[in-house]
Amino acid sequence: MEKILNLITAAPAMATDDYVGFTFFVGCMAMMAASAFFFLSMNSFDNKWRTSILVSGLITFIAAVHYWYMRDYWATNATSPTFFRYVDWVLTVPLMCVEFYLILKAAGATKAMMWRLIFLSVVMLVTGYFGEAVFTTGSGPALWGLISGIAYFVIVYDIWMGGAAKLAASAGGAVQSAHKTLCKFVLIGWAIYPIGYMAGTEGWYSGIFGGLPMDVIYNIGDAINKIGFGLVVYNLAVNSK
Ligand SMILES: *C/C=C(C)/C=C/C=C(C)/C=C/C1=C(C)CCCC1(C)C
Repeated sequence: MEKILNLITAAPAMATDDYVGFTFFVGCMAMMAASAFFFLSMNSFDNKWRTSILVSGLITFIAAVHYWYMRDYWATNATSPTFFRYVDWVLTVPLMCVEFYLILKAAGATKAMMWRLIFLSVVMLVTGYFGEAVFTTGSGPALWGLISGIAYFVIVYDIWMGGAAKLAASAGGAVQSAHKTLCKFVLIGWAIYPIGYMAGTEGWYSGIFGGLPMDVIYNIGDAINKIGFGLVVYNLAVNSK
C-alpha cells in the first residue's frame, strides 16, 4: 500500500499553466474511463459483437498506459514523448483497422483486406516517425510526411471506395451506417494528425501551423478518435442487439 501511495505522490507536480501537461493528464483519465466502460459493458452484448467491443477497450486501454508514461515524460522533460507516442499508435491504429474487418466480417470481409489496411497503417506511422524523429533536418520531415500522407490517402480510398465500402453497402442497415461513421472518423478525425505533425516539425509549411503545440493537437486527436471510434462500435452493438 505504501509503495502504491509513494508511486502516486511521487508524480511530479504540474504547473497550473502547463496546458500541454494538462491534456496529457486528462487524456490519461479519459482513456482509463473509456476502457472501464467498454470492458464492463462487453458481456451485455450478443457474442458476435463481443470481440469488437473488446478491441474498442483494448485500444483505449493501450492508450491509457501510454498516456500514463507520456504524462510523466512531459512532466519530467517538457519535451514531446515522440517514442511513446508512436509505439502507442503502432499498436492502436492497426487495431482500428481490425475493427473495420470485425464489423464487416459477417458481410464477407477477408483477412487479406484487414492485413492490407494494417500494412498501410504501419507504413503511414513508420514513415511519420522517420520525419518526426529521425530525418528531422532539411526537407526530411516534408518528404517523409508526404510518403506517410500517401499511405493515409490509400487507407481513406480503401474504406470509402474500395472493397470495404462495397461490403458495407451489401450489409446495409446498422452495419453500413456504422461503417460510414468510422469512415468519417478516418477522413476528418485522422486529418488532425498531419496538422499536429506540421505544427511540430520544420518544413515549407512551418509558417502555417508554427506555434501551435503539437502535443495538444495529437492529444485532442487521440481522444476524439480512440474513444469516438469505440463508441461507434458500441452503438452498432446496441442498435443491432
Ligand atoms: C489513436 C491514434 C491514431 C488514430 C493515430 C493516427 C495517426 C495518423 C493518421 C497519422 C498520420 C500522419 C500523416 C498522415 C502524415 C504526417 C505523419 C503522421 C504520422 C502524423
